[in-house]
Amino acid sequence: MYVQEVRATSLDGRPGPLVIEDADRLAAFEARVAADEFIEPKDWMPEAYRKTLVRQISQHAHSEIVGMLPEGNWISRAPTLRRKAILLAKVQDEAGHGLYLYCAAETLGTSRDEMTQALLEGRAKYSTIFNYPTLTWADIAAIGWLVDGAAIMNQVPLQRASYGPYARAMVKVCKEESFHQRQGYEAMMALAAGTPEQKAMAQDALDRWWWPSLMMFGPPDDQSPNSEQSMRWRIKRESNDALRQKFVDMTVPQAELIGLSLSDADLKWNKEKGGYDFGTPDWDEFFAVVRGEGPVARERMKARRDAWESGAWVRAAAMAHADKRAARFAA
Ligand code: FAQ
Repeated sequence: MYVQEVRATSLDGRPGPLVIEDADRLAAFEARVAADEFIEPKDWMPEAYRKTLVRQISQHAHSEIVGMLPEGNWISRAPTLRRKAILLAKVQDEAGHGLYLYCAAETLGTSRDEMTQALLEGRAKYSTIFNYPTLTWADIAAIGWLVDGAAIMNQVPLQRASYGPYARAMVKVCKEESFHQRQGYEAMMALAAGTPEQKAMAQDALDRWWWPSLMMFGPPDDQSPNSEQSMRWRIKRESNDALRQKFVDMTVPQAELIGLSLSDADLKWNKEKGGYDFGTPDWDEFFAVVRGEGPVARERMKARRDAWESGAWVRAAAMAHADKRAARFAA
């Protein structure tokens, strides 16, 4: 039998042990991926593919759940009943996204408890963007417009990711993200067309959220250790830089339309490229935030730990109920 060594990445992103894979099965798997077939939970897959998916999907799930915090903070302070109802629905959608994603990751054989523990112990990542504070109502508008806008740009190609449960979860998520992006842009448009103070608040929020939004797409391609393998396995369909470029090209005219400017002196239309040239995000800041040094990283993790601890009685009650039902069926 021919064998091949493959290095799996562990849940927390560190290189895992070398795994010996059967070369024939590996070749058959790679051919299925190359033919754009979906890989399903009971299909054979290399251990490194499984681990990469658990890493990415669980980080994505954690981002949705932690991502409820910056906006949840403003539900009680939304300026009108209409805005409050919209924000409430949006934050609930993000909880739903987290749950579909945990379910998709569980089909790969890792329990939700394991994934949650990895987050709470600081071994698993979540998106850098949720480590920035929401200082004014305009930040909520900016998150919808830019953060959900960047999330859609990244997630539309994931609807064609090679792992079936992940790809299918993304279809529903993208529909909802589209509503999130529109409500954010509409809220920003209202502020930009409001009083001088409201317009200034909108501009300030845009200035603070622009660069962190560009960082959401991940490090530049030449510093992205996972991209090559993930693109080959068609988990990622487009590179970090390609998606970042598309996001800039989509967003610049939207900002112009509502009379706001982007805080980038290097931003310029490039006719040959058919896209905008733009400045370089502060990658030192990005890597610091990835390491857990973001402005409100401690508060975010404390909120998650407190929620886990204060929810212990709910988990215990659910388990007791499930045990009772199982005992009744067994009797
Ligand atoms: N933040 O080699 P790559 C949302 C890490 S959902 C933190 O390029 P990869 C909805 C990366 O994990 C937002 N860490 O990695 C919403 C890796 O570390 P590892 C979340 C980051 O996986 C809106 C290392 O750097 N979306 O916003 C970030 O190939 C509003 C090297 O990077 C997803 O998760 C980052 N920004 O590409 C909710 C989408 N970027 O794991 C509430 C799915 C990179 O080796 C309110 N994920 N890192 O230790 C992906 O598409 C990919 O995982 C990337 C990163 C593109 C994020």
